[in-house]
Amino acid sequence: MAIQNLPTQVFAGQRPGTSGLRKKVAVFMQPRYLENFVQALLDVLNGLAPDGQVGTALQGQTLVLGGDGRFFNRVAVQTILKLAAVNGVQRVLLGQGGILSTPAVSAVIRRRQAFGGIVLSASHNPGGPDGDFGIKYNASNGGPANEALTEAVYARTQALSQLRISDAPDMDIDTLGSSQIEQMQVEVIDPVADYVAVMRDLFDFDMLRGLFKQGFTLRVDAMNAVGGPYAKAILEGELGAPAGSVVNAVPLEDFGGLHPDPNPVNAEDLIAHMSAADAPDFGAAMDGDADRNMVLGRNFVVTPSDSLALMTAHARLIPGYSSGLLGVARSMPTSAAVDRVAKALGIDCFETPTGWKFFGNLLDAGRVTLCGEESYGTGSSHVREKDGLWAILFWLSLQGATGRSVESLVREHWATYGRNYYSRHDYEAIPTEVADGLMVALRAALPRLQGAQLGTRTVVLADDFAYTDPVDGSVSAKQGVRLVFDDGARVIFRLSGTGTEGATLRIYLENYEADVSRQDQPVQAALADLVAISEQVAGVRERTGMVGPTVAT
Ligand code: VG1
Ligand code: CO
Repeated sequence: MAIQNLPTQVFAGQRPGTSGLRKKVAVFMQPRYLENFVQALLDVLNGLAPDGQVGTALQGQTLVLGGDGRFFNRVAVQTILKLAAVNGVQRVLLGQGGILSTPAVSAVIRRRQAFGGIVLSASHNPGGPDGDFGIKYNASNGGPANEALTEAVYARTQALSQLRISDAPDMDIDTLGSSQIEQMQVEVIDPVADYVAVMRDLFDFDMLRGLFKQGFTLRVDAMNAVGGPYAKAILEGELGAPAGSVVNAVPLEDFGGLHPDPNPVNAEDLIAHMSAADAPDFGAAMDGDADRNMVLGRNFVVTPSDSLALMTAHARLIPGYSSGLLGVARSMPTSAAVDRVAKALGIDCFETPTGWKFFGNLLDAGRVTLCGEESYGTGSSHVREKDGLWAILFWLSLQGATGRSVESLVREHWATYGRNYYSRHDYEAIPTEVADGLMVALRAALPRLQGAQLGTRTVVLADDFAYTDPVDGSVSAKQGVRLVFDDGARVIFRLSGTGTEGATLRIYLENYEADVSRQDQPVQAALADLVAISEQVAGVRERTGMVGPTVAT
């Protein structure tokens, strides 16, 4: 075995987006593409002097490594081990077979006090040879690296000329236990054990066992992605849910052709089961890396924004949160349903830009306990990622503790706090210049929109959302154009930071309804006038030539 110094080249576009670097598999498979990014990351972690001199901060340190098992995961693991081994890392904790869900990486970093971790996933993006791959770095708090670090890595990718890599043969990544590559120790760990221990501390497993003994039924669709082994181990293994409650439970490299993005469009099989005459009591799905969740009752889908609001309202029923919440946070486009609950509870509610990395400081500083996003993500201070199975266990516990169905819990919530009708309309694969042009025009129109009368409503706030982190004072600007109306309705426009084909425009629509007799309209009908306003303001049809969104959830 020897250390090789290999020339590399600068690749355009290695700037991490909302959640790490995501590209088509074919892009990642270019010679030295992954290597270039990982070398840049290791250089930054080792400490980079202004003159480009690389320090030794990784010496004696442990990194966690694992991914969602998609195509290229196993190849990427071998490459990263060979780079880490000769760039100062002392030890890598590797999920068996290269597998770790995103929340599990976070849990392992925290429980084992690692320096940080590398997550291999493109999350909710499709997999397989023609699909997407991704990589991101999580820091010692277990959470996604902040923008300062990701920008430093990007800068380094653009300046790098050499790789330092071992020419050792591929390692055995499937057998539990320790082995050595160069000076580095690799410990292959059970991907599930640490995570299960964290869940056991938060939830009343005895109560949940009792629930299944009484005949409670559920269907969890792991969408052939990484959540399967975790859900099986906990729900069927620990809690005694009937065998077969977790479906599509074996992680496949191409997710068996499923699009592992848990929303009513992509999880249509689950939707069908939940609306059948013999539907189970509870349904749920997770995404590629198991950090997202969709929860359903019989014939009833819970909107992610409502899910966060209900969790906040009932948190004290769960042992891990029995002493109450320090505060809550939601991403800006997420509906304001949780704001009303926070107000009633007398706790702080923070509004952050899209992406879990913005919750990290608030969680670390003890300012919030629960966080959520409209994109089927909820989580808490137990890790620093959103957490799909955690959310499923939370909702299961709510049903166990109250003896009530998902639908009755949500309807009661609406009766108490009002309903925030909510939908996100995505326009996918728009040419980048068209999408950029649309956003530029919207931003230019902001002064004119302020105070404007649109339909029956008046705009009380028209701005481009900027966030000042209350903990470290860092500012993130241009996070989305928002129109807030006098009746609390909102329309928000932003471009996705996780897509890999052209640009994706997201339009977020929200309409508040306090009157119980008007809380049972079809969602799209309740939002139709806001859709018309969004079209009037942004001219999406004219600019894109698209007659409607590619996905509306
Ligand atoms: C999307 C979601 C965002 C989420 C991010 C990562 O980002 O909107 O809420 O945090 O994906 O989720 P964007 O920039 O495409 O809107 V995951 O589960 O894909 O890592
Ligand atoms: Co995800």
